[in-house]
Amino acid sequence: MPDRTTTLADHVRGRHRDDPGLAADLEIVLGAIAASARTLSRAIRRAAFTGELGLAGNENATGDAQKKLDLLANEAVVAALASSGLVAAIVSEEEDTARRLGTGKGARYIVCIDPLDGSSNTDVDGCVGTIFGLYRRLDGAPEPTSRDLLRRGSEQLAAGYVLYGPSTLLACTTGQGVSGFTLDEDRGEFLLTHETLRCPPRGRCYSANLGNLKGWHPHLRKYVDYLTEKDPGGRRPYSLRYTGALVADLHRSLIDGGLYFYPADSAHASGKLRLMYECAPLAFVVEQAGGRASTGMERILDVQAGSIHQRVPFVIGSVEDVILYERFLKDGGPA
Ligand code: AFP
Repeated sequence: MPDRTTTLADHVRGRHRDDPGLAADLEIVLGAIAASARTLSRAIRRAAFTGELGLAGNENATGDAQKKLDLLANEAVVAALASSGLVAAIVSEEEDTARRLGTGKGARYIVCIDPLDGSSNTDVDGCVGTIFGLYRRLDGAPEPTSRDLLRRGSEQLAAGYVLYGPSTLLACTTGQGVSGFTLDEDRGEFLLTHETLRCPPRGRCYSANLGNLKGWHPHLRKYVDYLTEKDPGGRRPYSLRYTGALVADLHRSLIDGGLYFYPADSAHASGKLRLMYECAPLAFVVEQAGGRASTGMERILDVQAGSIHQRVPFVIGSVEDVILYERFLKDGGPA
């Protein structure tokens, strides 16, 4: 049996030996996110007993009906990050505005977070996730300013996701590749199980909500025709895998290759997904794993956020698959 004893904290310290100050901060902030993920993992598994399934009865800032677990997840991350003392504010899918946390001088970071990605899956025992990105504050002003909050994804110091599936797995990057940590429930600790996650250059699966297909750009409808037809080389058709939780679909692409896309459609000019706490963190992760993420036209990490709940069209996954998607979108097919 492999010896799985490296904790998330050990790993972060090892990766940032040259900058002990940064290592200490990352250890605390990522440790807080891991602590909230432990709480949430247990809450999700016990939700049928504790009355936490179902709707909460209100909507979030982007008009989604909130689940009870959305609110519980948000409060878990808020409590954990507030206790770190290092986070000035969080931008959360479940909060209308940026929520102020630490006020002291040490509160030098901003966290963007989707506490419970894929919450339509909670009542059907499907996979859900958490997505996060970490930025250093830019302004020294007492209150976080829009310069602190509205960022380009390329400025992230760290990003990652937690997948609550048959096991609970935290994958993250601090700009030196991507590693995965599985929650050892006996020890109550995330332990290194995937030293290096590398996204294969090409896969054989795609993830998208084909219910929206008729509203997509005709070039993308052609792309789906292309993916689903047989080719003599045997690389197509691609298999469809769509779970309703971006984290679960992206994790499949990181392990097996392939792509996820949520384009603009006739009713939603910017698609559905949110730049700051869904697309930008996952784009940082996938690029660090050798993959690619874009709006179809522009690299996600180059997009300057204009508002905290901004939406963008999104494609992410294996580099060759994403490039081909971009070519179809632009020209209607490969050159
Ligand atoms: P929530 O985080 O609001 O639950 O949304 C999930 C999600 O952002 C992403 O994880 C899914 O892939 C996508 O939305 C599903 O959207 P559709 O239901 O429109 O396919």
